[in-house]
Amino acid sequence: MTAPESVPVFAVVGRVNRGKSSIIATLAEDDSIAISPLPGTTRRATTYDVALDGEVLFRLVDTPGFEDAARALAWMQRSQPSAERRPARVAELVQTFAGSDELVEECELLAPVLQGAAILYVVDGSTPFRENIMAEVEILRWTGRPRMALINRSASGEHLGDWHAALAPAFSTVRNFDAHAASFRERLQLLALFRELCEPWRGPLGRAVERLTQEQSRRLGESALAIANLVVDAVTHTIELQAGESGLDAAEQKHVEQRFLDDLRELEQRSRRYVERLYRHQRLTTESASLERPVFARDLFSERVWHSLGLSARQLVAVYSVAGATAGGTVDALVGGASFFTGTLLGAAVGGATALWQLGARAFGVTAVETLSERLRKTAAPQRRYRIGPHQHPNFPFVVLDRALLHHQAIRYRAHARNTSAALELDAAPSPARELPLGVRQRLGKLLARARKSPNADTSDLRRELAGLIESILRERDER
Ligand SMILES: Nc1nc2c(ncn2[C@@H]2O[C@H](COP(=O)(O)OP(=O)(O)OP(=O)(O)O)[C@@H](O)[C@H]2O)c(=O)[nH]1
Ligand SMILES: [Mg+2]
Repeated sequence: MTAPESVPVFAVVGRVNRGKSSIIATLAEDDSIAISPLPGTTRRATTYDVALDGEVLFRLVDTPGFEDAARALAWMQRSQPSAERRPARVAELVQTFAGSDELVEECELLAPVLQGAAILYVVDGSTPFRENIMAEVEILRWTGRPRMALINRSASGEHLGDWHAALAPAFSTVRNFDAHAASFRERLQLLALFRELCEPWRGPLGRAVERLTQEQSRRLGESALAIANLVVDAVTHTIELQAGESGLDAAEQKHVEQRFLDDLRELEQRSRRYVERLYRHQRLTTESASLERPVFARDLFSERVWHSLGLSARQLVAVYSVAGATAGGTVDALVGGASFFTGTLLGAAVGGATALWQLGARAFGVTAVETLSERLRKTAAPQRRYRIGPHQHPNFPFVVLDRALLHHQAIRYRAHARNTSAALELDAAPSPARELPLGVRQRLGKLLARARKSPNADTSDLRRELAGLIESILRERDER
């Protein structure tokens, strides 16, 4: 094979509606591929490049399903070709019927195979094996191309024995591979098997495994940085505004408080979108698909979320008192000067989750501020300046962190074939922060305390340090 053709190409074939497009979506990390319960969704053979930084690692060809394999096989058998003439006979079939209105799907799906693609034959393992697929299997055998069978939807396991027994004689490998559930590791294992399928592709596919592994690791690092930035941005966020001499009335005050909380929600949304894009989940982020996003069913500031995520009251006391002792300050200073926390945090520890949640209402508010320059100028401007925030609840950063960790997990392990499924209730998962070792929680507490103490300082070192810590948390979770 010449150099440009050395890119491995796999044609994904099988009967209609068996999950061919789904398998391609997951392997190519492309959630824009049309997948539907309606048979005959894919009408034309379509090539998808699996590429990183412009380098094509391998190609996958989606194809329409076999419609009349029995007839195509009968036509080919008419000339009773010898074994070595069989691939040429398949080519004759395509030459004869291409462009006609007969055996349309068969011609379309066989063309890429005749051009040199290896074959991935997809069956649906959730249905019983039926003898009538054997015409398809026989046609694929006649092509003489390297071939592997993938049993999709194999989870129930009920019919797997029959499928494996029937396919083993015609395929060098028969694997269970669930388009909706396949993890990154399973995808890599499949690529490693592809290497065995075709000797000339060993090199390129080995490289593909290596590049994809690096990429997956890079995504984790980038996600850690995004999450660190989100947490620091969230705990330091403020709004400043001016009002007339009479100040803000109750309605204005309520409005600006609402705006403050909306800003924090928006920070979280933006960070999530960034992580989703890193993992090539594009569809989840479009407006039209908003109902299908794997969103937290519950709002960032809902009581349910604050009960199930973030640290427990006792853990908070432990984290902040140690952070305070070692930083040479008091708990009060560390939570950003909100004096009511000094005693109430301890009270909350005794009172439990609800007491802790109730602190939330007092965790931020509107304060009048006067900038130094204004004071110096002593202008008589009939204006007053106000600042809202930052949010000072000691659990706020841990709730934000927890939600970001759970969201990252859902995205990192989500198969791209699942581009139309319902929302996940991520907040029903146990809090990752509560499971962290005490030492890690305390290091987090110290970094967060530093961010809160001087919100206007250059936080780049702090962000890097926090990202490093979050990255180690993500890697540890990834190992499991
Ligand atoms: N639960 C589950 N459903 C799956 C899985 N793979 C595919 N499906 C569903 O099966 C249906 C058919 O999937 P497609 O990927 O469109 O199948 P196809 O073989 O490309 O179909 P055609 O293009 O019509 O030949 C869709 O509703 C998928 O969501 C799987 O692993 N698990
Ligand atoms: Mg399809």
